[in-house]
Amino acid sequence: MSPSASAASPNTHEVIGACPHDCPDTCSMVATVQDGVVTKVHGNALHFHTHGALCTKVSRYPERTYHPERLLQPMRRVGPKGSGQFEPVSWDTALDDIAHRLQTIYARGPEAAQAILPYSYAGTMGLVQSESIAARFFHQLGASRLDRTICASAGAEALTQTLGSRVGMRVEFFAESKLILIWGSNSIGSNLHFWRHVQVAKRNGAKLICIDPRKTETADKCHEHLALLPGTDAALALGLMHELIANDWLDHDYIEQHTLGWDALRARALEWTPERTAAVCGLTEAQVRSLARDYGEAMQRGEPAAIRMNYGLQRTRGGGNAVRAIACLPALTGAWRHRAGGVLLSSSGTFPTKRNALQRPDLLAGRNPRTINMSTIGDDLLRPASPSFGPAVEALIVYNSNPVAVAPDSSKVVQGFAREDLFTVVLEHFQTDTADYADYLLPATTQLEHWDIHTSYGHTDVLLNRPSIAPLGQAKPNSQIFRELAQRMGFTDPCFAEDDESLCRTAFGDAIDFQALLDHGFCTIAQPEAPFAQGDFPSASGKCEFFSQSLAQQGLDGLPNYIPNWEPMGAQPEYPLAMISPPARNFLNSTFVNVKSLRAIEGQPLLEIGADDAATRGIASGDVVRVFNTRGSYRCVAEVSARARAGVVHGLGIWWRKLGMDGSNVNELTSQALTDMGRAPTFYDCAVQVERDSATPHASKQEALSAA
Ligand SMILES: Nc1nc2c(c(=O)[nH]1)N[C@H]1C(S)=C(S)[C@@H](COP(=O)(O)OP(=O)(O)OC[C@H]3O[C@@H](n4cnc5c(=O)[nH]c(N)nc54)[C@H](O)[C@@H]3O)O[C@H]1N2
Ligand SMILES: Nc1nc2c(c(=O)[nH]1)N[C@H]1C(S)=C(S)[C@@H](COP(=O)(O)OP(=O)(O)OC[C@H]3O[C@@H](n4cnc5c(=O)[nH]c(N)nc54)[C@H](O)[C@@H]3O)O[C@H]1N2
Ligand SMILES: [Mo]
Repeated sequence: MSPSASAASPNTHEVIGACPHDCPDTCSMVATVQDGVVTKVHGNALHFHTHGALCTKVSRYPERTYHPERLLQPMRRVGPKGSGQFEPVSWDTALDDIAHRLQTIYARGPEAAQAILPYSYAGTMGLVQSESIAARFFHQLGASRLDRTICASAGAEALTQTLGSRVGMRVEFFAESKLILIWGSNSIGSNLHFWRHVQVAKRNGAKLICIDPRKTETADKCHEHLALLPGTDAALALGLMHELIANDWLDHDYIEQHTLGWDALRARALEWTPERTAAVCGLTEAQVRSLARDYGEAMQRGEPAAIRMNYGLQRTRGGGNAVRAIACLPALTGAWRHRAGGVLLSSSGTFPTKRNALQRPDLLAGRNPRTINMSTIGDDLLRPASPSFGPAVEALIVYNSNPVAVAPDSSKVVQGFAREDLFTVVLEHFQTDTADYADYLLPATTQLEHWDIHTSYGHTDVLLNRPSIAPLGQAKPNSQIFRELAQRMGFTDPCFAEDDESLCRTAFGDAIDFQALLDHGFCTIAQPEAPFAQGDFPSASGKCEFFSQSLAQQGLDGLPNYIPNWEPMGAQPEYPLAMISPPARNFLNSTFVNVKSLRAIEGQPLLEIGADDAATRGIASGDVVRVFNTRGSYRCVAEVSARARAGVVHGLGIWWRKLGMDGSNVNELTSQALTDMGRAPTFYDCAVQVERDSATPHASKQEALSAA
């Protein structure tokens, strides 16, 4: 739809855009614009997946955009690194100096150019404002490549090694399922638009089972909740298989025709008796047997059983294997035969995105720069030059990410960013924890101010985002900032001049109907209703690969297995508790923490702790506690809560360090150890101890609470 006059006022019109945030829902977002100002945003009622509703946080998008602390002009550091002291400068001054600094490194040749590192993630999921002109720029430079692992790469690799790609059930058909396992997902908090389908299914008699160490608001609404220990999901899935085999709740024909490695998987699963499974998972045998009966018998009755996994379950050492084990289940029972059966973790492999056209890896022209893993940025910024590592990182360009708050083992990350000899540029909307360490801070536009185009990892529609207002202050789109830098670096390839609307077209070429996007704001990728009813998996063998030859060739176990956590609960006497740090509902990772109305709902950084674990430590709700391990220490407010099972605490994420209690956040405690596959972080694999903070007198705790 083009901007159209509404009946309300001749100066009011609506513009259809897309929510840019890192969330499976990717909503169609309509902005109401009055006299050049966005007065509100709402969910597009015409878009099936959005269903007319945005979540609480994104309905505050105008508050975020017009925030008094929005960054609206380029800034240059004046104080010491990390002090957050800046002076305004002109765009010309900032870009000339940045280009000069990069040019100095680039001119030393291709080996030295790797001392430049981009650092970005999904602050916006838009294909244009994430990796389009930026990727072209870093390819042309021959900068180090960034391995973008911080969220989903263990699960993505696991799905690819099992089903062949990041694909699964179509989300809308969960409404017809008769049994839904919500596995490692707090859907109400982080995938709200999926929950609508679950409610329809529930009204039609479906049974809902939540599998999550934390008793989340989603668990509250399910018929059953299995509070397993963090990182034991593969054991539970194997135990489930044991029971499917023991009771012959199998679809032998489906297994025969459409799977690979059944005999080997069968032998592995038979080792996982309910007794062993229950002991490893911290559940009862009855819970394991009952889950298997529900899952096995559903298909025997011809009732579709569906599994919604989310990325929460792959943030431990064995996260990839866990996703693989769970992804095998629907092939055992033949659940894939029905459109309302199967599994969904991500739909992102569905889209015919023309990544090479957007990102132009050909600009490397034969150079093969090293790759740095974003999840170990703490260690990598501190690494000196060496033959195996290459040059030390000398220049860092951060956009769409807040690594000082979100990357694991923050004390290392902070030390790295504090290096006096590191030149850091941050493109941002706000002066985040990361921005405090910038040499130059560049103001970026928000989704209301720029063009973009979006895929989704929870549904299969493409969405177009039209700008609804002109850029605020001197803000520029990321794409434009990199265009202007490219020009100053003397990069003359015409691809650096491609404008944003054209990039939106380039993203899919002829594979989608761009006119439909211009007219409606979204279009659907054609897809079968039950993608694997007849097998046809996008894997090398065309089958669901219980055994993965490709993993075996990497020296890994070809079959899914249970891999214990790096830091299992109770393994270290000094740090006996297992901590997970899932999202706080009103924040989106570290985004929105500085939006006052949303921070007011969350109150203070919180640690949920079970009654027994609190009692043995003399901790009551509202007490300030210190959570600590060998990596660091973090202060927050305790909530003695039935949401926490014995032995497991929840440090809800991800506060800005400077808005927390004493300038740190939960990532002070998390480690840089990686997952079994996908080189991903292990945020939820973290042993800690908790103590009441005796340094804090009771009165000031109360003050702290009432101030919240
Ligand atoms: N409101 C809100 N929504 C979000 C986000 C946010 O920060 N806030 N983040 C977005 C992002 S970046 C992503 S990647 C997606 C998905 O983001 P996720 O972080 O996957 O979000 P959740 O769906 O909350 O899944 C986490 C759930 O997994 C549980 N969990 C932790 N460890 C384990 C385990 O070992 N096993 C099992 N079975 N469960 C475990 C946690 O208790 C939590 O309830 O959500 C997006 N949506
Ligand atoms: N302990 C713990 N740590 C975690 C997690 C956890 O569950 N527990 N979750 C992890 C996960 S799943 C993820 S995905 C990562 C997320 O980590 P990040 O991708 O870094 O996400 P955000 O914290 O939301 O920070 C995104 C930043 O991008 C900025 N931004 C948004 N749009 C634009 C734009 O158009 N231009 C520019 N220049 N900037 C923009 C925002 O202002 C924001 O500061 O965190 C991970 N860290
Ligand atoms: Mo994520």
